[in-house]
This record gives sequence, C-alpha cells and structure tokens, in this order.
Amino acid sequence: MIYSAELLRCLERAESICVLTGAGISAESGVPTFRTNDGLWSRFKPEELANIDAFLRNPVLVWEWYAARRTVIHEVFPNPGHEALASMERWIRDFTVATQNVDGLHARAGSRKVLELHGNIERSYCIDCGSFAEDPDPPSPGNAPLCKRCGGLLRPDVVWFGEQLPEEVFQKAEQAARRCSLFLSVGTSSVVYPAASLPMTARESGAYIVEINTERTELSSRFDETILGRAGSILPELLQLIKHSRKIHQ
Ligand code: BV8
Ligand code: ZN
Repeated sequence: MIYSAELLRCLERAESICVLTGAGISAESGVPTFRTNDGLWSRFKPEELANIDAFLRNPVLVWEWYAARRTVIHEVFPNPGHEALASMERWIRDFTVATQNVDGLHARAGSRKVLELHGNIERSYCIDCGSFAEDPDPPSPGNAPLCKRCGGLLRPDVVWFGEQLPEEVFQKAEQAARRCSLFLSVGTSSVVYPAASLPMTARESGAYIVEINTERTELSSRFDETILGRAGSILPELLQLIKHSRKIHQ
C-alpha cells in the first residue's frame, strides 16, 4: 500500500497519537460487526436491544443476545490489527486507544491505555443495588441472571442508546484527541455519537486525521484521508513504518 507523504511524516514524528476503534477492528477476529450486511443488528434494530426500555420490556431477549456475544468473544483472539496497536503503544510516547468495542480484545492484545467508551460485555451490574457481578451465571433459557445480593435484575455493563458514556472515560478520550498530532479512526461506521465526534475534535486541535476502513463512511469526506483496507493488514504496515522511520530495530 502507498501512503501519503503527510501520513508518513506523522508516523515518523508524532509524539502523540490517538486511535478510535469500532467493530471493524474485531471483524477479522471473527466478531460480527453491527451494521455491515452480516452485522449483529441485521436481524434486530439497535432500538430493539441496546436500550434500557427494551431491556426492561424483554430482559431475556437482550440477555440471550449478550450471552451469545460473550460466547463468541470467549472463542476468538486478538488479530494483527489489535496487536499492531499494542506494539505502537511501546514506541509512541503518548498513545491512546479509545474503543467503542465491548469485547476486551485490545487489552488481551496487550494494549494498556485503552478507554472503553461503551463499557465491557464481561461485566454486569444490578439495576437495583448497583453491585457488580464479575461473571453472572449465564442466563438459563427463558431467564435473566439476578443479583446474588438483592435479587434484582443484572444488566451488562455496557452503554446503551440514550445513556451517558462514562464521563471520566470520555473526557480522557477528548483530551487525547485534543493533544494528538495524528488521529486514526479504525473500523467504525462513524454513526454513533458522541464517539464519532472524536476525530473532528482532533482535527479542530490541528491533528492530521485518517480513517482506516474497508469502505467509505458518512464521515469520510471530513477526514484528511481515508485508507481503504482491512485493519489487520493496514495497522501492521503502519507499525513497520513507525519502527523503520524511527530506526527501531526491536
Ligand atoms: C448518548 C452498546 C446522550 C454496547 C452501543 C449526538 C450526541 C450524543 C448522542 C447522539 C447524537 N446523535 C444521536 C445520538 C444518540 C445516539 C446515537 O449516536 N445514535 C446514532 C445511531 C444516530 N447516541 C447515544 O445514545 C449515546 N448516548 O450520547 O447519550 C445523552 C444526553 C443526555 C442525557 C442522556 C444521554 C450512546 C451511544 C452508545 C450506544 N451503545 N453499543 C454493545 O452492545 O456493543 S453503540 C454500538 O455501535 C457499538 O458500541 C458499536 O461499537 C457502535 C458503533 O458501531 P461500529 O463500531 O462503528 O460498528 P459498525 O458495525 O457500525 O461498523 C463497522 C465498520 O467497520 C464498518 O464501517 C465496516 O466497513 C468496517 N469494517 C468491517 N471490517 C473491517 C472494517 N474496517 C477495517 N477492517 C476490517 N476488517
Ligand atoms: Zn442487587
């Protein structure tokens, strides 16, 4: 792949890089995305599953969906895209990954500075007493897991539509976007806010913003450049360019 002179300059010199990831970076691990044709939600509308009212109306359906996703996540592994970002963190002084994904694959790949904007599917908490259940009993068919402390309904610790993102986490993501000189948006359809606002926040602060996706998105025209390709191929190439241009031989 041929990369632009501006991107090559950033890869050689950037002291601060911020990366926003979406379901597309986990696609090559075998985790279905949300909105492409095989998308998780092709059978459901987000409104039907990922909001508190839908959950209260039909907790069993929502739990069966999350239990099915947890099963997938327990069977997959980080891919070269996740691993490349984990390696970049070693060579770039200030490197932040803000992810919309709830699958935990960045941490499993070795990334240490990961901001989980939409929570993590492995955690659950009680909607009544708020206590966390590390790993609730998987819901038996027709039932949703209940809190061992108070018997209340457990819910996945993810951010649903209409719910605020964890404030401190999103603030850190905005700060990282503001101070970076290179912003990479990887594997996201850029339709969900406020996460999708991060690249524009970076741009307003003078960063060079690059989209890496297998297809163009709603925001493609607002990026400095869009690299069409798979995250699992592009990110390892960018890692090599960083190491080569900085004479890192490890
Ligand atoms: C909130 C739950 C406010 C966990 C999810 C403006 C400002 C604020 C809010 C809004 C706003 N405008 C609209 C809203 C409301 C809403 C929203 O954004 N709606 C959209 C649909 C219009 N936002 C919210 O409700 C947010 N809450 O802001 O509250 C508020 C204010 C006051 C008071 C109270 C509240 C909450 C948003 C979070 C919702 N939760 N998930 C879970 O179950 O996973 S969102 C869900 O979508 C996932 O988290 C997912 O990560 C996210 C985004 O999807 P993507 O990751 O982009 O995945 P997708 O499948 O769409 O795309 C994959 C891409 O990868 C594709 O482009 C594909 O081409 C590409 N790809 C595929 N393979 C590869 C690849 N790319 C590279 N390589 C490959 N191999
Ligand atoms: Zn409880």
